[in-house]
Amino acid sequence: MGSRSDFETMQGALDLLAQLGVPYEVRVLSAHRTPHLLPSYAARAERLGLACIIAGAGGAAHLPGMLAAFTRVPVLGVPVQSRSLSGQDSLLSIVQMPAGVPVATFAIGQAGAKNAALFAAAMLATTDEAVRSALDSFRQAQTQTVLDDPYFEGH
Ligand code: RP5
Repeated sequence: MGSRSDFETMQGALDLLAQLGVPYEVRVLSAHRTPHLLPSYAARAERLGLACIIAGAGGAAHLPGMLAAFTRVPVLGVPVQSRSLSGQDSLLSIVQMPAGVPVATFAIGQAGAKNAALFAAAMLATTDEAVRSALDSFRQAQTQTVLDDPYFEGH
């Protein structure tokens, strides 16, 4: 993430990865305040064999795009909700990549962070039986929560 201030937004992604048994590391890395560290982190991601990078940033959110420029590790971009423009700035900064350097972009804020984690797990689930099973259980529990709601239309 681009700043410690993004942590609250990204916490949902960390919680879900832990719940699904997906190992992860957490780093704060700023495209603007620590630009010199981007190439070395991109190289580290490849060296470690990371399956993907979930990059959350807000405002002029250049972190996901710059990481994608430095590595072929898939980058999942999460627009953090900014104070001034409610995350519209973050979203447009992340999603409007030029052709040739893709960033998979998610919804603004906590929903985007959670869905980025679920998307990462879904990619891993194509080859990892344990993650596939954890993801199926998550989905079943999510569906059950709706079915158990006394106001649910099916009752
Ligand atoms: C971005 O600037 C960060 O991703 C964060 O969302 C935003 C504000 O950062 P702080 O000023 O709170 O550190 O780079």
